[in-house]
Amino acid sequence: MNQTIKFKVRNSGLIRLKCFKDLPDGNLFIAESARQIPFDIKRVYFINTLANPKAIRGKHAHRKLEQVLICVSGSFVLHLDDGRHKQHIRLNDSACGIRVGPLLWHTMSSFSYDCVILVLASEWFDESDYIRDHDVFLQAAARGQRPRSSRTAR
Ligand code: T46
Repeated sequence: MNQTIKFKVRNSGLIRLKCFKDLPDGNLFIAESARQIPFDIKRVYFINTLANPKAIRGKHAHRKLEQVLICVSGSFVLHLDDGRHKQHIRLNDSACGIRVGPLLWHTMSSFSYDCVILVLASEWFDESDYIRDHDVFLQAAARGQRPRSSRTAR
């Protein structure tokens, strides 16, 4: 992963984990709330066994949820869309994660056979936080991106 990614989408960014390099006896990576991770972690989950190379996951945005996605093994491509800008990032470095904040449509694809995605999340699972319709997402993103002055216009 390019550690100098220029983020065009909002509510995202590169997260560098703390690392103790101990090769050839392994590397130790650390993610702590309020240190490397910009929120309190309430939930951890991971995705593995991505045996279908054509698999596509995600295709939704969250209203409030904050997450950090870490590709701890293999690689995949993360597509981000904030309703105005889009970009895709290839994740293949377990030393870094990508912040996926609220109102960011995200899709994952092009998984390597050995891909494992570790996700740190700011909230417990809540289906009502999902926006799974892209048109509804675009409306919500447009409201979220409106300048403060026009939000209060009568
Ligand atoms: C993201 C990627 C990496 C739960 O019951 N609890 C959970 O914590 C989660 C994450 C999912 N589920 C249920 C809800 C669905 O019925 O598992 C099913 C599949 O979940 P989802 O559609 O969220 O799966 P992905 O892989 O498309 O997306 C998830 C995250 O939602 C997403 O934000 O970044 O993993």
